[in-house]
Amino acid sequence: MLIKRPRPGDSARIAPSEITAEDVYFNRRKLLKAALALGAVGSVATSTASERATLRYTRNERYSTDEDLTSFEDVTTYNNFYEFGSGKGDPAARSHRFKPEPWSVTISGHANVTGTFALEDLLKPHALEERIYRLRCVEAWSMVIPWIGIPLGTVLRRFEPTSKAKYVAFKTVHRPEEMPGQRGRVLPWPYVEGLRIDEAMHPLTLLAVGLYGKPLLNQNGAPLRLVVPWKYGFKSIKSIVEIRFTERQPPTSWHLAAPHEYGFYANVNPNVDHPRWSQARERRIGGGLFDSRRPTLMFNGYEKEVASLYAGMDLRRFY
Ligand SMILES: Nc1nc2c(c(=O)[nH]1)N[C@H]1C(S)=C(S)[C@@H](COP(=O)(O)O)O[C@H]1N2
Ligand SMILES: [Mo]
Repeated sequence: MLIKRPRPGDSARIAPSEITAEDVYFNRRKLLKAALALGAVGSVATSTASERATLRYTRNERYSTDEDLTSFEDVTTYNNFYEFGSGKGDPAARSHRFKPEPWSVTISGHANVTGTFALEDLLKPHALEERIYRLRCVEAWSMVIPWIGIPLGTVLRRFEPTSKAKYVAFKTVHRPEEMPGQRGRVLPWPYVEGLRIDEAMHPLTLLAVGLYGKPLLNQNGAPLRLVVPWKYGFKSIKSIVEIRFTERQPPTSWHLAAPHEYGFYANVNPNVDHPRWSQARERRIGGGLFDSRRPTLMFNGYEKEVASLYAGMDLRRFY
C-alpha cells in the first residue's frame, strides 16, 4: 500500500495502554451493575442513562430479521466512532467523558418548520419500535443489532420539507474536549453524512435512540444516531446535532477523506469491490473461529424494499 489513508475503522491493533483503559471501563460497569442490584442507584452519580432507564417500545416484526443477534458485548465494544479514536475498542474505552444529555437538535434548510429542539420534544410525539437489522461495515464485517427508534421519515415530515428539499444532511456534534479523537485529524470534523430525500423518507431508515432495550451507550452514538441498513455502516452517522434539508447533494466525511474509495451512495453491493478489497463476503462478528465468511447480499439483503430507489442508476458509477 503506497498511501496510508484513514478508512472507516482501520483494523487498528489495540495498544496495551488501551487494553488497560478498557479493563478499567469494564470494572466500572461491573461496579455500577452491582450498585444497581443493591438499589444504590442514587450514589452512582456518574451512571449513564442506559444504566438506569429501560425504554418502552414494540417490536416491528415486518422490518426485523430472525438471524442470531450479535451479543450486547460485541455490539458495545467493537465499534467505529473515530471521534473517540480509530481502534475498535477506543469508543467504549474513551467515551466516558462524553455527555449525551441534555441534547438538542437543530433542524434547518428547506422546510416550513425549523429551529433547535430539545431531544425530548423531538421524540415525544412518536412511539418507539424495535427493529432487528443487519449492519454491514464497508470493512467487510457485519453484525445483527436490535435497534430501538423511530422511522426517520415520520420525524422529518413534521418539519414539512419543501419541494426544494432534495437531500438531507446530518452532522455529528463537535466537542474535542469530550471526544479525544477530534483532537487529531484522521477525518475532517465534524463528521457529516447525507441521504437523498427519498432514502431518508424510506420506511427502513431509522432514527435510533437505543439498542437491546436500553438507551444508546456513548460508543454507539448516544443519544441519537441514524441507521440505514442497506448502506455501508459509515452512512449511519452517530450523535446527531443537526439535520438540514438541502437542494444539493451534501458533502460526506468519508467521501471527503478518500473520494475514490467511498461514494455518497455507499449501498451495500457484493458486485462492486472496494479499490483495496473484495466486498463479495463478510465476517459476522461473534461468529467464532470456524465461522466462514458469508456471502454479502445485494443492498445487505434489503433489495426487495429498496432496489426501486435506484432504478436506472449505474451502481458502479454511483458507488
Ligand atoms: N460520527 C460518526 N458516526 C459514525 C462513525 C464515526 O466514526 N463517526 N463510524 C461509522 C461506521 S464506519 C460504522 S460501521 C458504524 C458503526 O456503528 P456501531 O459502532 O454502533 O456498530 O457507525 C458509523 N457512524
Ligand atoms: Mo464502517
